[in-house]
Amino acid sequence: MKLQAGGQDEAVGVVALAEAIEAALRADLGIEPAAADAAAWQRATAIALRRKVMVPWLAAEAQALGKRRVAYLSMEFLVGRILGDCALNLGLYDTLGLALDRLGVPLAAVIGEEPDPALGNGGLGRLAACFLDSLSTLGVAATGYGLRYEYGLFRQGFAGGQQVESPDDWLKTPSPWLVERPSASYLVGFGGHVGFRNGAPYWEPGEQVSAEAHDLPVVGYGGKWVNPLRLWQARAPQPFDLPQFSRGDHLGASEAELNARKLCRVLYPDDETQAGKELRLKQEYFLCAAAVQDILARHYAAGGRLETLHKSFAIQMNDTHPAIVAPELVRVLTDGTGMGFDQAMRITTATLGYTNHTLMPEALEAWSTWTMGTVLPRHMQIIEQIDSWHEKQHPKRPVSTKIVAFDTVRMGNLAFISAHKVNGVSALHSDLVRSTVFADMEALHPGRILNETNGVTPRRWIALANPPLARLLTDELGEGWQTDLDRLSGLEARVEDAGFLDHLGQVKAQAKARMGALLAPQGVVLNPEALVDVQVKRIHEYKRQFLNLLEAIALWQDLREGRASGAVPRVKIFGGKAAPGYHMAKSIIRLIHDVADVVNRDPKTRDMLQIIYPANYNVSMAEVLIPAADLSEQISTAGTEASGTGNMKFGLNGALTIGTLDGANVEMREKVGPENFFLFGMTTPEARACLATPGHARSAIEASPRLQEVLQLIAENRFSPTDPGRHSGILDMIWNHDPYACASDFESYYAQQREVDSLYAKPLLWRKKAALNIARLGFFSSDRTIRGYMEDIWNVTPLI
Ligand code: 26Q
Repeated sequence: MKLQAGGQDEAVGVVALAEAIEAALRADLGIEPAAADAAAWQRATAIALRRKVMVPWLAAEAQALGKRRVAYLSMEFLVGRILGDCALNLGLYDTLGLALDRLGVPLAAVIGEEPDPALGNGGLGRLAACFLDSLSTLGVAATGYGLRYEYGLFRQGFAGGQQVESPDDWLKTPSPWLVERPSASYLVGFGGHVGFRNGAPYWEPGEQVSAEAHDLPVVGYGGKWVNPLRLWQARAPQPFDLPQFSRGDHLGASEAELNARKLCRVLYPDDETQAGKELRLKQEYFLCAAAVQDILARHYAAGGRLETLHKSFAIQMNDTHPAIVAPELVRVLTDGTGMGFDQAMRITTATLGYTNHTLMPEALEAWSTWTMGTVLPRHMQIIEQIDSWHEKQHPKRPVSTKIVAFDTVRMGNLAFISAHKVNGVSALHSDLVRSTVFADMEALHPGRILNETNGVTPRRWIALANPPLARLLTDELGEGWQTDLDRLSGLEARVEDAGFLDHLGQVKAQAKARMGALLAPQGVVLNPEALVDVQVKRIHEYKRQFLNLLEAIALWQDLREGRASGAVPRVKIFGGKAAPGYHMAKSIIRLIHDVADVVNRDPKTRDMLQIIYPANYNVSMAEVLIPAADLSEQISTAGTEASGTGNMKFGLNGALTIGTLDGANVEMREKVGPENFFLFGMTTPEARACLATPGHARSAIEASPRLQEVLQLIAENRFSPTDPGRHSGILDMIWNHDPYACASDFESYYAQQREVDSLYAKPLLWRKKAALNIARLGFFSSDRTIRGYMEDIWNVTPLI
């Protein structure tokens, strides 16, 4: 059974690829096949595939010269492992498997050797990676700009049920996929002061760092187009002070280099909270300043002039993290060029777009004017100038729309004012952006805010992650669904066909077996009959892993008391990391482990309920867990999750969703039909009203004997018998604060979970609904999202 149609002469292709891999092993790595381990084969395979990427890459570069281009600026790109994805997109996945067979190495082992580059925290970073995949598949000239973090997001381990973090040394052996570009190297300044030259301000940085480009190729499906993900590495302009070294000051001689390297040492592991650190601002500026120089170099190479920058580039800011690009653009357009400020603002706003990913006040970036003025003195001046320029146009503007207020620079307002289009990431979120955070901006700039509902790439999230499903889709629909996901609607006609539904059941069973193999080393034995219930995402109070756990405890109690007549065997899987400084999130992780310990050891309930929390959830683990899920948990408090993208991946892999009317769940439910979605909980206005009511949690708990019983078990230390009071912080939270209304949504969630049980007891009906989910979710391809950005924001067209 094949994942892709073979080439014209497949056997020749297999032999040639095997020879190319063996040649790379010997000639590039200096290793004899007999001495090669899986890691060596992985590197040799990557080198052989990379050679094949270079051909379309160079062709795409040549074709894109002088054409309008997208620059996608993001502090995060969660690309996932590259080897398998690259082979798939080149149309060589099956050929590669056969070639490695010939060499006596299993493809899976080779794929598993590649470190998963964790250059992002979660949804925002993974979205950026899906977007790059779609841009290349559609044949749009684009560059992703990011940072080459030496250490990605920390690795998560568990000790005594608590999260422990360790560094993610993904570059320990250099990645064959990172192509150094010594010709793309720029100086980036920091600090210093602003002087005057010919009566005009001029920035004299106090420190300079060199930005050096490393490109990851992003291959489009079919191998017809390749774009670069350009990651900047910081180096000292002079790595070494030789005279100083010779004088015996060995450490001092490399101080500049150590200082520069600090910049890209590590990814900030906070999402949704604002770590107001100077180093973070420096990282953000480093990315933007290098990208702007690179963009200008391209623009000039194609014969462009400063005045026409907006004609050749669309620059997208992935949240406010790269918003400092706005004053940077104004600076390079005006300082020492003779261009006036107003013209510079016209070009800047015509070039920039801003995507908002959050409504949470604690996640909105703000820097003190002191920090901004110290790290980037010229930019601080320009920010004030942008603010006055805006005020001049809107003399009666409300305080909320100011960029600089109360000695802070609000990056959201800076991004909004500097962009011609601002977008939210789901219909509900965009409405809330319009009516809440940016309501006053919307009044001043009607029409600037639009919606571009998120999507995910079907290449990685179906074809690569779920080969049995991909084969079934190709059998049913023919090739082509990979780049035209609306074709999934062709499955509608098949949902009454018992043979098809049976096949879909086998696909799910195979995915569960793959998940079983992943979890087996931890001693987990899965019941293949059990409903697989999965919640994987960053651990955050608003995402309400705690609510899921409360329901698990309630179910356990029902099972023990013989009250769970309709229950089906269930395995609840949690996955995700907590920001290292986020105490409540870490407490929740610990409670999940404590509950799992007790529940999994209970002989009375063991066959009916298991709770599993594998460590270090990342893209590679998602590729295994998501296809195996029967039930997708998308249970955030309404009005808090901007979109979610995991929800889409699960649905496309045939999971049913239990979820609130939040983020893109709303649109998913509309597409699949309310009868094929387990809805529960308050709406956004209801949740807001509830949270504004003093004592809302207490009254909800008092009205729910079941929830009282669950909280009582925690309070009685049933899950922490050797450490009484361990979970008192969580209990205090739920009784007295409950900022995300777990208590008020509990009964409705519990009731809907019982509906899940009763449907799962009717396998044919369940499968039919799962099939309908797949058939009706084609809209959530990131290809559709990117087409939206192209038309509404970027004004670009494909080149293939
Ligand atoms: C900010 C300042 C300092 C340090 C870190 C940060 C920071 C880092 C990452 C702030 C936010 C993030 C990440 C946000 C994020 O992942 N948002 C998610 O974006 C997805 C794609 O649009 C949505 O689907 C999710 O709903 C949203 O939570």
